Amino acid sequence: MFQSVFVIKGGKGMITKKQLIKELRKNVQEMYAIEIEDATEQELFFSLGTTIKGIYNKNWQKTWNNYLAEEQKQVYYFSIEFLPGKLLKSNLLNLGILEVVRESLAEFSVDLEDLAAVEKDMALGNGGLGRLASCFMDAIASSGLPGNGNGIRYDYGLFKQQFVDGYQVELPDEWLRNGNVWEIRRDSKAVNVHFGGDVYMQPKSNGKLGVVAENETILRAVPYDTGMVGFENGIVNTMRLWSVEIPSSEEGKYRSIEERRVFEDLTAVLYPDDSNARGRLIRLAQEYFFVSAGIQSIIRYFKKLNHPWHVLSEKVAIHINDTHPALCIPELMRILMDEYEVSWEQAWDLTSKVMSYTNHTIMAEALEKWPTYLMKRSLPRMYQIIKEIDRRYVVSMSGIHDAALIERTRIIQGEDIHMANLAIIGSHSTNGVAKLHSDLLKAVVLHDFYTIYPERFNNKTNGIAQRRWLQLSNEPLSRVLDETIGKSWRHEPADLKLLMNYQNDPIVLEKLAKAKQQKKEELAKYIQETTGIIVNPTAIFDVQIKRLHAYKRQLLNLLHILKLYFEIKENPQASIYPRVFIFGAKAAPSYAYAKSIIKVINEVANLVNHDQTIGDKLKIVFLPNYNVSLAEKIIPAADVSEQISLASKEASGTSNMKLMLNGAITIATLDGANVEIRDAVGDENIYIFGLTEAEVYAYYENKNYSAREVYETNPIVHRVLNAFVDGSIPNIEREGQEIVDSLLLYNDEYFLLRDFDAYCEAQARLNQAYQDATHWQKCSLINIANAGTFSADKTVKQYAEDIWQIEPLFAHTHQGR
Ligand code: Z16
Repeated sequence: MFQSVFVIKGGKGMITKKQLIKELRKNVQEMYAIEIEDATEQELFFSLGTTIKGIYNKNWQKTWNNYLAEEQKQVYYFSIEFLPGKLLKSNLLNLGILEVVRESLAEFSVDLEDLAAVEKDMALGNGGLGRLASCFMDAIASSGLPGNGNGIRYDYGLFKQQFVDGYQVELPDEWLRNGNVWEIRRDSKAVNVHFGGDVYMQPKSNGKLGVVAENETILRAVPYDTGMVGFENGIVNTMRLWSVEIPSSEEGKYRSIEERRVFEDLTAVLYPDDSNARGRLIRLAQEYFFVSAGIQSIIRYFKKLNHPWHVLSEKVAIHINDTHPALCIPELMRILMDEYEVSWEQAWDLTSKVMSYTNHTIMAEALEKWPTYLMKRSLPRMYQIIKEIDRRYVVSMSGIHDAALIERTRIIQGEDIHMANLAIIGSHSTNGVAKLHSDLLKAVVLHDFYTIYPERFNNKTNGIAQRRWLQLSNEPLSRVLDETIGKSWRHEPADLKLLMNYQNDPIVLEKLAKAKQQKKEELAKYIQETTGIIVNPTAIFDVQIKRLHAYKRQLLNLLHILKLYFEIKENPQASIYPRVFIFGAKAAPSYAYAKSIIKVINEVANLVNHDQTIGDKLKIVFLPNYNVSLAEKIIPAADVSEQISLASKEASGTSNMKLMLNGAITIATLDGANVEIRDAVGDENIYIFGLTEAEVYAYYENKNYSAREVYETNPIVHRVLNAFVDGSIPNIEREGQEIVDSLLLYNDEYFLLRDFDAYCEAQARLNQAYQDATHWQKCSLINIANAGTFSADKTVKQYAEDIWQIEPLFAHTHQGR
């Protein structure tokens, strides 16, 4: 065991109220030449952010110096998306100064919540994958693990969503407009990234063959670092995001303004496609840009340590989050061989030891393929190296495996480069993100590779940052937990299990119900303010929040809502407990079908919400611009969690975990991590319905599904589908027809009609169960108590031990308790 060079002090008592006010006053004066009392919210937010940064900067420095001094193995998490949301309150919580700051501001009659609202969400991601990366950043720092994020600093994050006449409209997300208080630009760490040109081999002065490149375009990658503050442990890791600039030496070289703009705009926008790869030149350039910059800075760090190359895999682990950063593999090969004259064999050995890869989907359209001509033209050296990796792969497998298998698994097939194949072949670990998903990878999607490299495949079930998704977003529930089971759960989510001892305690159940009610009232207020819709806060709050995708089946939810609507209309006395159906979902701007579903949900909402005979038995609320901050408002208020994707399609899901943690009860198919939620809470505490993954595959096999048959034999389905085209729902002529066609003409790709009855039956049971308040509360308690197993802390520790082989800083002590 090593002795630490510095002692990092973390946790409570880092700063007193007096010190904080003094620092804040100084910053307001220095930055704006005014007093705290005269500052606007924006000015105060910035001054406070600067003050907070000043508090953790020393720890940031010390953390880094410690890693250097101990030469600890580092992991670099390469992700084209990060979705941290707002950082003010999470930084305060993790520094242990949330209450001090709240009280300090109160002295100036400033509400911390108002200041926190000023911060723009950092939304440099689409959904699950990007949010997972940010939960991991939080968990890695909080577990004291030496880990860094590496990504892109997009000028514009994911678009802002508005509804106009029920249609999604996309507006640019100018998150940097007022500056970003958390980032530090590091000019001294900038590197150049080369694109295009002509590449050929030529003998060098020492006689060895070298690579010569001519007519390349050279861009500057400038890093902006953001501190990732660990929870009460004094550790601050780094998320490094790269931004493009045109080096002054290159200014004269562009043939046209258009050409200049392509490069200038390289890091301008995040591609808004979730689980759908679109082969655009600029996207490929983005991928190479942050990969090359990141690998260069890693190698620069490693060179500082002064070790021979064979030590690289003892000091560095690189994680490839989905295939977007898969060029890490040929780029590391390039740097080792071209810049340091390492042999192919040694470079390949090191590369595969350093790299690991996570697969996040089985959806074919999300598996990236790049046309060889694009790669050849825009990244010629990458193309050469990939071609050689592919060639050697085929040679090395010949005679061991049959030719057809080799053909199916090689990297270059026809005119396409298969990035997942590159990631698997060039790394030592491939993992899925939930048990079922990992099993499907082995059995179906990547079965060929599983036969070749069985030892490389493993599962790492996703997890969530319990700090953001419970401690920060749900204070009422957090207080009940403190009072009931003590505070250890705040450090150790597994301790939520202690709550199981209170499942029959009426006082605890009542307190949980009250906490939920408070959050529902807050959300009801927000709903009224933003949409004008008045909802009954004692109704069941039924929530489906996730990207809009056919496979996630928001439409199935709507079909059930329409069934209820017709039932109440026909029989206003029907025993339906009042329910508010809440949706939050963005559709990729190019995904027409998803946008049609948004339009139709909005039109049904309009119809139902204004129907006097329905009253408050049924309300439908589609909240616009679903993002991390909105999730923090919705999730604590949810009674029901909708996780109804077609079995086999959702790799894991993570909103399912967040909702469970906040006491919502899940209605779900046996898909993704829902299976593990069911295992954790037991069949009595979850509403499972629908086809299993095996049944779905059997339908594919036998091709014996007929959606039209369901339509013709099931009068309720008939009635509900007709409503889309017979004018009962106004303003959806085109969209209604499109949806009915998708179900009947194109045979319902995601089996909505097949699962409809089972879904309605589960919903009816749930509706019944809610009316027994004690029973429901107990069920909710059991969900909370068992949610600790989905902690990102636990997940990253598994990555650290099984894949990255990294250890926590101060493995021998425990700071900050
Ligand atoms: C994404 O968010 C996911 C998969 C993917 O291929 C691309 C993107 Cl942008 C999601 C999965 O759909 C979801 O099931 C999973 O929970 C999440 O990644 C994190 O693993």
